[in-house]
Amino acid sequence: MAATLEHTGLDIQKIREEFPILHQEVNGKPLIYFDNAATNQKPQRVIDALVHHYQKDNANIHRGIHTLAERSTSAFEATRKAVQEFINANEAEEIIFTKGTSESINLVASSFGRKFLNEGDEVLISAMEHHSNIVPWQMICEERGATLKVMPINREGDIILEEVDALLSEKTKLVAFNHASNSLGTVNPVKELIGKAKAVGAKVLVDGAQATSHLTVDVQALGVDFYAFSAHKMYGPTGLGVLYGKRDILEKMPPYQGGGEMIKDVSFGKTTYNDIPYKFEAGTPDIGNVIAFKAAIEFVNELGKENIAAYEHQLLTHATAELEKIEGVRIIGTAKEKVSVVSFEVEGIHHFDLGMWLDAKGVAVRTGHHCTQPLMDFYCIEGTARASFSVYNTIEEIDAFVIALKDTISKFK
Ligand code: 7TS
Repeated sequence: MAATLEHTGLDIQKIREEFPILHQEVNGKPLIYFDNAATNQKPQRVIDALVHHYQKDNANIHRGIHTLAERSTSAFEATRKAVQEFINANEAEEIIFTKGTSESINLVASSFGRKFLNEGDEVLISAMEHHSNIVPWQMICEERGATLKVMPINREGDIILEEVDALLSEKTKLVAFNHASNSLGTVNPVKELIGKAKAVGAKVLVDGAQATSHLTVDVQALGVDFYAFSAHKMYGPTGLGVLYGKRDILEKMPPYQGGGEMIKDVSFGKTTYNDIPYKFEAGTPDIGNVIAFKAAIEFVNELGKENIAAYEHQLLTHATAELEKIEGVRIIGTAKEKVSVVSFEVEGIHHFDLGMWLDAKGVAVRTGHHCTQPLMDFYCIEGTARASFSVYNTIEEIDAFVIALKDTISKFK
């Protein structure tokens, strides 16, 4: 461990102290939380920010001139600014708050799709998408008479880039793929894919749900049109997400939902819409969670994405090496570049059984298809067990998990 700490400049034990949830026993064993790709845990400062908001500042935003309304509004907009800086967007107005990655993608499918997708047009996604980046496109393609196409992947879990060009044409209106895969861990060659999409004039949406807590994201350097992510996968609260969109495209898109806040003027004859981002934020948003999210961004910024990535890479390398040593274990997803996600199956043991036995030993892993059923079909499996790591996880936890796994396997022999 000492070498690890020196190498990354992070004091993992100190970081762990910030996460109250980690310090408990589950089923009589110290909790080992390896389900971070589903949602990761919240540092005390995020919990405190939420409590502070409800104890001191709670009021609806953008509507009142009283002191609490002003405090709430300025804290809410401060998070928008923090998000802008976090992903290096050109303007804070390009940041839209949503319920999560799923809603961000649905917003684009619904609004961009209704305006710009027509009969015969195409949307291109990849074979490793989460259902959230498949189903909204299927729905809008069906509605608009467009066709959904799929970029293939190889056995390692990389998109086969040589086959992408043949799938792109002037019919392609939008290309959508994840920055990192939740089931395989693959980090996709985002810049290269964007270059290919732009060459045929297609817009690009990147699903960053699994990227923002691990990788540096610079939307301007990437040249991406839309970038979607969730707060809860980067130490922030649940029920909150972000959609980044380039101003010129967002301005051309119709509202997603109607209601308060998204209007300029309403009469029974005609309604005019508000400017971005408010045009896309109908109704009272999740004010408390938006405000608390700023503390999560500060947490990540303080540690530094490069330090986090370097440390998590060591966790990934160690876990991969240890799992490879166990007879009967097959790792699903062996791309060269991965975030800290290891999916695996064990010969002769159903992943649900693995999950239950590991839970009995205090280890939380996710089991199932991870909302990527077409991807599981590609590997001819029903699902996997998945261990995914955040910055508060340790090499010692991985070693304890490996012992628990070996013990579980021996019970089935
Ligand atoms: N896209 C990816 C790549 C994801 O991993 C997830 C959630 C989503 C979209 C949807 O995010 P949400 O916040 O709107 O739900 N992934 C997972 C997972 O792997 N296990 O639970 C949720």
